[in-house]
Amino acid sequence: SPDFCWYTDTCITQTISEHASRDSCWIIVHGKVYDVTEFLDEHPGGSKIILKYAGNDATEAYEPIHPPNAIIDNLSSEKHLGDVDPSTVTKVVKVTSEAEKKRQALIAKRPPLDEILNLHDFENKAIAKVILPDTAWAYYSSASDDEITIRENRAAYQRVWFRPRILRDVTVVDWSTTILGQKSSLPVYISATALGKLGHPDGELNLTRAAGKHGVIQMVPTLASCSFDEILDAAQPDQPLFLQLYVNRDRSITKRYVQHAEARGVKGLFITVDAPQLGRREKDMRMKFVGDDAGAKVQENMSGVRKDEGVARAISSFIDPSLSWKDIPWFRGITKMPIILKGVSTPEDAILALEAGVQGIVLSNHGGRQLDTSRSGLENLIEIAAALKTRGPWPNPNFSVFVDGGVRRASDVLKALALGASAVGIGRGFLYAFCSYGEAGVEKAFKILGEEFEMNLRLLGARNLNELVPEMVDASALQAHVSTPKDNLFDSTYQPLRLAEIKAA
Ligand code: 173
Repeated sequence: SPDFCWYTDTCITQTISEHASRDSCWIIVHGKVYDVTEFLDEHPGGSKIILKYAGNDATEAYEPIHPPNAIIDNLSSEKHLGDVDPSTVTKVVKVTSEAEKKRQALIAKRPPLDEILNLHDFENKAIAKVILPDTAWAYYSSASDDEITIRENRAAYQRVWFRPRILRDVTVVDWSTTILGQKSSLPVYISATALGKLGHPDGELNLTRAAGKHGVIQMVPTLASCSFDEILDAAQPDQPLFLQLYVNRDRSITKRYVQHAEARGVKGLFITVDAPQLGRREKDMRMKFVGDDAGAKVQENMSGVRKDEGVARAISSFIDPSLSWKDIPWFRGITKMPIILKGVSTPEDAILALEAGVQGIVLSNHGGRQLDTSRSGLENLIEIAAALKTRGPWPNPNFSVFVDGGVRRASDVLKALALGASAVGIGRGFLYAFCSYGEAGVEKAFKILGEEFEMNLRLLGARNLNELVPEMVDASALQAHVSTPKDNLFDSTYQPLRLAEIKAA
């Protein structure tokens, strides 16, 4: 095992690798040594994963899952043992696994960006799907249960057909808009996706930087790999950002977080309301199972080890399942930001949201990752628009209705807008763009969408987004869940669920 040495103010030198057990467990993160012995059982992700790195450098495993300060903030200062003295560190020769070597070779062979023609390309089986580490692909691509809803999210768009208008002088077309009062070059915002560093070392900053250059709005996730302030610091001075919020059981933490976001200029608070418990995502769960088995030697007889959790569930225990309509006035009291409820599916709840005085809703099923066989946001938009129309102007300038889930094309976005959506969120599409090509990939995704908007608006006979009207789409088949066209690009990217496997002896 590695022979890291460390020193403290009192100049006691010890060998970290001697503290590699449950009785005395030290780890190194970002060049500092921590005594996590007593923290083992409090770790939201379980003790097992820490014990795997006991007496060793855990930075690589720590980074994608935790914001940089998590360990500093959660361990009392006497457990911060000191810096690793770089001069005394015996360099550990990192063994690159065969799988990792193969992955690196594939990364080197990625197609040049100009061969990427659409958002599916970023994730297809030659790119994100193969160059991402297996754990990252499993976490990002997974959806709940039988993954019916994630596929329905795509299929719904293909049950809506266009009714284009002609001869309208479409020389100049404009697809820019405002979202919650903020200028946006696209009628699309970057929806929150967690754990960006699983897929790229710069994580969410890829999105922030590209969005800043191109006037697109990013929704910053509560569970980003980068810290909130790192993301805000990477933004341009006037770059609008939204915040996605998971509400903590400890409301003082949530209050501090929300007020800090507002103080830093965040322009909208999207409270996730569809995840009182995280869905069971079997691709993610299976990956954890396999991964843990591979490194299970130290932990064999550990109690309290849960083998059935994927990475998301392991870190989601802080989310408050008691969140209710009664909490909305409290949120209204702690912030002046527009409040949007993310994860609304029915007209009943849309009306309750309107009556609660929030500024909008996102018709979302969480990318198919929560309640499986729930309907698509696009389909729900029909009923919800009809209900909201009975309660005021439609579209309502004071109550935005966003849609997300399954969006890969500008034509998808235009369908939702024609049916009354204010703007549309794309999560995985941009996530896969940065996982495979970093910031440049995200810029490319914006460019592709822009080109698609330009062409589709011309062909539809709409010169700007105000000219998109419900009459431009035929949504009569949307609520009849039958006979949709094959979607080859998506289908060939889509990875079928795996069954349990008998392990070799
Ligand atoms: O969909 C998710 O994976 C998600 O929202 C989440 C929730 C908690 C922890 C990590 C991710």
